[in-house]
Amino acid sequence: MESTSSQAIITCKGAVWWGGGEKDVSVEEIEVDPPQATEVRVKMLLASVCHTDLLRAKGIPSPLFPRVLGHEGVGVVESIGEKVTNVKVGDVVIPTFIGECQECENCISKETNMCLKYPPTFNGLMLDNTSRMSIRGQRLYQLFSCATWCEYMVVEENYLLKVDPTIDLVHASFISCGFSTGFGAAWKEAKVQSGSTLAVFGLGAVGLGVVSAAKMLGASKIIGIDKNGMKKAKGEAFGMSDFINPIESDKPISVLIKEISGEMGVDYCFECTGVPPLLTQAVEATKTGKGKTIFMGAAAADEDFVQVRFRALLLGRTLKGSIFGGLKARSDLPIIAEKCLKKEFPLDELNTHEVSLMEIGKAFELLKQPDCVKVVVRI
Ligand code: CXF
Ligand code: ZN
Repeated sequence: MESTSSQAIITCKGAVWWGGGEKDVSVEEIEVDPPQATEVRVKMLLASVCHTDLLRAKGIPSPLFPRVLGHEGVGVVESIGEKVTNVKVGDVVIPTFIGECQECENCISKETNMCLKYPPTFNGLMLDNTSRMSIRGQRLYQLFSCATWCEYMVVEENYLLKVDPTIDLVHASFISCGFSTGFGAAWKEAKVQSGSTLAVFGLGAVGLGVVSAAKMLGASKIIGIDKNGMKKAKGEAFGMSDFINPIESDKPISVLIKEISGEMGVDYCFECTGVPPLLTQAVEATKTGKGKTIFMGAAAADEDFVQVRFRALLLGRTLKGSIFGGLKARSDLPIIAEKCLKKEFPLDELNTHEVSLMEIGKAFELLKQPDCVKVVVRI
């Protein structure tokens, strides 16, 4: 790092993907601009890996390269633009890929977290369609409007949440996307009722977030589904009551769920894998007339359309897609951060693998290991 003045460009290390596939990465010296008026430059302390990063490395849904990846993480504010009011230098912050302006039609609505002023940016750029990162004069795409696998990044202040500086940094990183997405899906999207029943497809960080919220909300049956038997213990640590390993049976998963929940099926299903055929299984496992299915898994590009059996939905069930679990970044996420601070969830269970920033090239291979839940990136 060569300079720390808020007006100076910082030269620091960042992980750059070049477009030749998920392994085409090198850790490079990159330039990070000073923050503009409403922006914040953050010194990254620690980050983690989400499956969205892997898709972006493969150029899904669009090939935007060269690109610095990473959107989960935690850091400390290095400098701020002159109009920044929510954070100050030295604050510990996590990035959120959706903001909350608290003024737009969607922010005022209780029905959605999809802020219209600070939406997720899918073009790897800031809201003004530029980036604050470059390499040898060439602009770098970011992951969303941030990129965390680097020593410094610039973020619009509305996409940052200040957290208690005593928070466990690994836990803080986990709640910046995956775990919170699942937690929110049960809490805010499905609004899981006490005594209800549910099934969770995929026991990664997102699925385990669903399990945690369902437990908190008093669900009577929390069924976890994962083709990796090692996930049974993980699910149980977070409050799962039943486990299905679908590869141990020839029956459809919806049938296996009904064998546990009763013939009517469950009140809610949560699809956290992004495997298209599982969506119909999830919907059909819910009660006719009132079952709700929330899906969060992002499908690979060649599977951009999913088919859901017509009759399954026609029988009065609901299917809802969710980004960030319906969590409003400023109103809801601090509640999860507080619970995280109080160690209400066994988040250490998610921390199965670690790499340094210099070893980032190993991260996706580790993510695909059967026993992997999360890969932590030490910056
Ligand atoms: C993603 C899921 C796919 C759409 C963009 C947001 N969530 C986090 O990684
Ligand atoms: Zn993510």
